[in-house]
Amino acid sequence: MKALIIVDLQNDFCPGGALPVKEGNEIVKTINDLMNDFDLVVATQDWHPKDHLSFASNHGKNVGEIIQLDGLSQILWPDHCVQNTTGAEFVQNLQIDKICKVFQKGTDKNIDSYSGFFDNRHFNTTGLDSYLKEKNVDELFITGLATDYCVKFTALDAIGLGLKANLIIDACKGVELNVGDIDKAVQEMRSKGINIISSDDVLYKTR
Ligand code: VGL
Ligand code: ZN
Repeated sequence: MKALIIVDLQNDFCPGGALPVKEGNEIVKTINDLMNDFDLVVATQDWHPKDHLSFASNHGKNVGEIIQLDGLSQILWPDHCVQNTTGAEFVQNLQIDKICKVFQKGTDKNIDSYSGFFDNRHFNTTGLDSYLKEKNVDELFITGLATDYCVKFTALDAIGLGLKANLIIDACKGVELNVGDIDKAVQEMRSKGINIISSDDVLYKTR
């Protein structure tokens, strides 16, 4: 069974949002098209409490600074995807009625969660792993934001769980805090066994 996953396609990660990904909104149409080709579609939603410790504002520090959070290296972000705010909502044109289940992450203020599966310490699960197992999913097609953070860590965890993982590269956009971050992330994913494909490979296969 194949499944499509949409990672963090939320207002705050799109132009005009709190942590905008360049052209983040431009992948929505491709993802809407892709959803029609899958029987199972899931999504992740970055869903932070206001006092989340990945927010620079909660430390009186600058965005982009790196701190140690309980022994883990943590980049400090602007306040983003705060629970029950417009910024945390899925982008308006996304066809959310096609999404079978949403997995929220980053809900524990003490730890960040880039992957849609586990927190950054691999301690708590969002439930995505057991859900996919229950549905007999053995192959995941990954889309969304941001290529160099949440998309990458979701893909790496998928491989770690023994799933076949495909990154639909034109259905993702990255933050690129440093020039070259997106390329580096894609290379890392490829080297760890993730298939890098394009939406055409999926959309036109059955036509
Ligand atoms: C993300 C930074 C902080 C992402 C989430 O969705 O890639 N990046 N929180
Ligand atoms: Zn976040």
